[in-house]
Amino acid sequence: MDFEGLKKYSALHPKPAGLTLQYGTAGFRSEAQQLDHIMFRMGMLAVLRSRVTGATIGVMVTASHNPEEDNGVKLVDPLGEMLHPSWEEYATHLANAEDQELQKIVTEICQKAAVNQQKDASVFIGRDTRPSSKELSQAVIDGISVLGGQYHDYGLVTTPQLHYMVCCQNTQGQYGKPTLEGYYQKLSRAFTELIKKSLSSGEAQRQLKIDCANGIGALKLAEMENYFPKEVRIQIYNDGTKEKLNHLCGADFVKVHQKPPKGLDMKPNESCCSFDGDADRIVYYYQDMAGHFHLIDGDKIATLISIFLKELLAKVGQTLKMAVVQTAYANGSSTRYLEETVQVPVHCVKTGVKHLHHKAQEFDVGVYFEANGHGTVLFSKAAESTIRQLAKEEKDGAKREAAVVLENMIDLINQTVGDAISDMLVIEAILAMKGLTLQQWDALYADFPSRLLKVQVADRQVIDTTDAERRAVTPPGLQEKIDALVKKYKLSRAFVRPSGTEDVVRVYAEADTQVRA
Ligand code: G16
Repeated sequence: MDFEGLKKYSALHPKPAGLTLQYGTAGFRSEAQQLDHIMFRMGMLAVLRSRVTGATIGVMVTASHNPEEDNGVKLVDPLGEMLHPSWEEYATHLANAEDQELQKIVTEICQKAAVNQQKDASVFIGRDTRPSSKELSQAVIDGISVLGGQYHDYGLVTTPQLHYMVCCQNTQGQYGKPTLEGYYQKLSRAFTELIKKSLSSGEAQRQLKIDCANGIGALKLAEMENYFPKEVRIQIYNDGTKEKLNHLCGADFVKVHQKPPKGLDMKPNESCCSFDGDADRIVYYYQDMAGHFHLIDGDKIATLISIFLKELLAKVGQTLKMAVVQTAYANGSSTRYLEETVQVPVHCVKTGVKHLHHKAQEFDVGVYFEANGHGTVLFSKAAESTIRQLAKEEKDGAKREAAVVLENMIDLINQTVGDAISDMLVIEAILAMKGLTLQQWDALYADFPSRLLKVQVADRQVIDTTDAERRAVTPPGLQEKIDALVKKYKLSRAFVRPSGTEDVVRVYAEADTQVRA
């Protein structure tokens, strides 16, 4: 290790004395001014991780749904997953080391994680549209360079696009080409194949209004539009040219406030959706003739996809193990509908894509979605190769046709992480193929009335939870009070948990009426 270089570079990215930041739900997140040293150090960490795995690692500069003034960093592991939890501790350690300890901490991590410093290291970098992102990604580059790593800077990309690039690179192109063009071509080819039948029967003129949260999604959708069939008309709103990122718009705003975003004029029964700030989440919605707003969140997206995949698997005659993974925020009505009507097993895990992704990997087909619209589908290697083989060789025409649809779904779904663009195309394809309107999709089941709040407290870390975050173990007495309140109402349930991305406590409640919730 070049200790002199480390000293020189780290002096350019000093850590504010006394500042401690925790690795949260999806990496580090804070006010942008506090993050320069974090970015420098996460560039270094990515190099170490690359040396241990012998693969390219991704670093995405984004704070996703947080306000424009914040920023953050998400680290991407070799197959496009979030950084392995066993490395979160190293990340926190490195992030919070005082400047003079930096060399010692790097050496310690190298020893503990058996990093061979002689090995090559490669890192892919991406960033969102925040004003602070460019400079912060330069700090990442400095961190990579000081430890002798190579990098490729993709510049402005959505988070899921960076995850895709990393996976493509580390599978030697098997997953696709690690370029934006490769991403657009792979998804649009699969999408066009899926909807061509409904388009030729004249049924499907797809129209969709998309709120891009004034973020990166707008730029990337505009680039991708040329690849869509001409029958698919998308209208982009909140493209970032006039208003601030995530301000009164975007998937998180729409989900939390259960109302339409600013800047999108919605006519009755028009299909609309919102992305979040880095385009890894999506929620759908519409307004009915009476002017009522209807939110179709991640739970309903998981339900639509599960129904569709289950039907196809039955058609191909495969007994593949399928399951849905949710979190405590999943509406109780969705869980009940999935288990009782769709008849698919449902599992509940802690908030955070890393937890859902991990659980979903246990199944042949694992559908995971958070209620906030973050999710995807994972196919096991064995399931994927069975499906691809059936699509090629199956003699029975109906079975082969179903296998071809499944094969195209596999290509359309970004299996590395939740992806608003990919999820949107999956949903549009399913709705077109099944001839469903948004209203019919929404009517699959009625959500139990719910309320989600953010509450600011002096120290959110005093709250500790268990049972997939459904029960509070500290502070003493809190859970008993929640239980006493919940007992008073029918079909009710409530929990509190500290956010891992914002300085707030999230409070969720469900009951038989909105007022009681
Ligand atoms: C991130 C995570 C999501 C999580 C969300 C909120 O989303 O990737 O899995 O649901 O934060 O987490 P918390 O409730 O802990 O604040 P994003 O879209 O902001 O990256």
